[in-house]
Amino acid sequence: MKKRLLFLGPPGAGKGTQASIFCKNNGFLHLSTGDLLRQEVSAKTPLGREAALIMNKGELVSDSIVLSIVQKNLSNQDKSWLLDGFPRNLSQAKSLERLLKQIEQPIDAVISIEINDEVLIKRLLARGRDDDNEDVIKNRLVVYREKTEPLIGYYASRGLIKSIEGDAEIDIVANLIQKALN
Ligand code: B4P
Repeated sequence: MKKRLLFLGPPGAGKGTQASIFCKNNGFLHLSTGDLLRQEVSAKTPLGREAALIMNKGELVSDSIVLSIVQKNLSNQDKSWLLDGFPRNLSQAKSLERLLKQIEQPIDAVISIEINDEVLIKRLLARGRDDDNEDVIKNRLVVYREKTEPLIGYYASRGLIKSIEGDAEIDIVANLIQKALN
């Protein structure tokens, strides 16, 4: 079984849903930058207030904020872990690479959940979070294609990518992921 994993995919692909299932079934630590940011937002911390303004426009929160959250959670971590929703751009990927080198915890595999925009928009409108209205969703998809999607090539060139079809029932996708990582 792989020990250190990343889950990539467009907004609404099911990264959070699948990461929770995988971590529960395999005893991994689940680190979702989206969830950690939303905790800061609900606790109304200065960082949370700053992040809320950006998240509600569908933009990416600054690298320095996200990195400090990830670093805090990964340092001194001896459990297997899964990062969900991070990295989101090339500069975050490079910072993560440096951090993991320092703590001697290289990535074992990257799951890329693939799915078309029509299905994503339908799912996110049904979810109805604060950042799930049609204009914001469309912007998140533009930001994803421009900034996050290039990471698939970045990790493919390192031989780490495992592509998963995300347009299927939740337990079917979960099985595909489990098989890809066994
Ligand atoms: P995230 O919290 O990462 O959320 P997401 O991309 O919108 O959704 P996810 O793919 O996890 O989908 P989910 O399982 O919920 O990001 C939110 C925001 O946080 C970003 O826009 C950004 O502003 C900020 N952020 C986060 N990380 C950042 C970073 N590293 N750098 C900068 N900013 C960052 O599934 C979606 C819906 O579909 C759910 O309702 C679910 O129930 C449903 N669903 C899931 N799988 C399904 C299936 N197989 N069939 C039918 N429905 C399904």
